[in-house]
Order: sequence, then C-alpha cells, then structure tokens
Amino acid sequence: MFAKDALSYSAIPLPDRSEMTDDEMQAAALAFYDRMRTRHTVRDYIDRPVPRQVIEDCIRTAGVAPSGANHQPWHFAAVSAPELKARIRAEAEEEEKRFYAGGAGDEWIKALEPIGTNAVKEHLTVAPWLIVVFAQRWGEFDDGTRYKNYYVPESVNIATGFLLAALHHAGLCTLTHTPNPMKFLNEALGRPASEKPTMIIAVGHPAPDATVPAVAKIKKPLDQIASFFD
Ligand code: IYR
Repeated sequence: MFAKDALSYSAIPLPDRSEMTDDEMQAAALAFYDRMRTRHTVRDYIDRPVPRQVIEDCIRTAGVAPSGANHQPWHFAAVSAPELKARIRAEAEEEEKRFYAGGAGDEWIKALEPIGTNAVKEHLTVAPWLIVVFAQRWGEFDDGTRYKNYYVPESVNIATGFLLAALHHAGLCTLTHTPNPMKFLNEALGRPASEKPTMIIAVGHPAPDATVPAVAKIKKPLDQIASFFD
C-alpha cells in the first residue's frame, strides 16, 4: 500500500465543505436517524441476487472511514460463489454447534434466548453475498518490510459501521455474524496470517416471511446512552 518515501506531511485545503444552516442540519440529522432506525438485523433471506457493483460501492464507503494513522487496516472479502458460501456455512455451523452445545456457557445462552438464535446458519448460503471483514494487524510497505498498525479494532469497527450504514442505505438487509473462532476464514479466503477475521456480514433481500426478535425494537432512550455537559 505505502511506499516508505512517500510518507511525509503536506496539507491541502479542506476539499468537501458542508454549508448548512442550523435548520438544515437539524433536518438532516433527524432524516438520517429516521433512516437508520429502520435498519434491522435480518436472519431470513431470499436468494434474489444483488449486483456486484452495489457491493463494491458500499465497500468503497467503508474504505473512507477514519483509521489510525490513515493505515486503513482492513480487508473486505465479498463472496457470492455458492461453493464458497457453502464451505463457510459448513465451517461456521461446526463452530456454532460447539457454542450452543455448551461452549458458550449458561449465562451467554440465556442472554441469547430473546434473540432466538441457534446453530443453523441458513443465511450463509441463501443471502447472495457474504462480506467477511478482516483486520490487518500489520501492513507491508511496497518493499515487503512490515509496518505496525494502530487502533486496529477501533478503525475496523468504524469502517464496518460505515459498511452496514451504506448497505442499509442501498436498500439491503444485513446480519453481523461472528462464529468463534473464525480462523477458518483465512484459509477459505486465502487471507494472510497478518489478518484477523472480525465478522461475516450476510447481505441480501429479506424473505417475505422474515421476522426480527421483538426485543430488537427496544432501544435505549437518549438519556440512557448520552450525557450532556452544556
Ligand atoms: N455467534 C453465535 C452466537 C451469537 C452471539 C451473540 I453476542 C449474538 O448477538 C447472536 C448470536 C450465533 O451467531 O448464533
């Protein structure tokens, strides 16, 4: 990604300046909230294809997220090939079987009860795309020498949030899925040991009879998630 000698400081004028009145800001903030509050984690998909271009543009959005030292320590592997999705599903379900058979521990299983999940992960083969997010623990200069990355989980998680918002904005449903451990994804997708898979995002259109857990609509009110000191 980086050539060592290209790394020096220079500044350019702020390229994309937003000029909004307070009223416009208020309207924009509320409109975005109204849009984002309609995002739900969906487990039931139909096999309606999604054009690759849409996925590419959503990943481009993830790629403009801020990151530690602008190292952009992420990789997104987008999978629509049915054999590969089937392999990922089989390996993920192996992990999940162990998880639900006791690996998780009683408290965790109890916490998941209102969500209604189990070890069967049909979405991994039915959804037209799986986007596997990888965090790059270290990077390589063009000459092959290594550099350290900083704030890797923070950076990758911000980018993942951008990605989920972009996919929702494009009219798609998503499910964040984290089988544990996820090492098998490096092998399945040919990613190097420097990268740690952080999650699988299933992407697609909801089944006509798709449901969400009722508890998913219960969101903490503002006064429970924020404090103001003005
Ligand atoms: N990875 C498991 C378990 C799971 C864990 C949490 I925390 C969830 O919010 C949902 C599921 C699974 O995908 O079933």
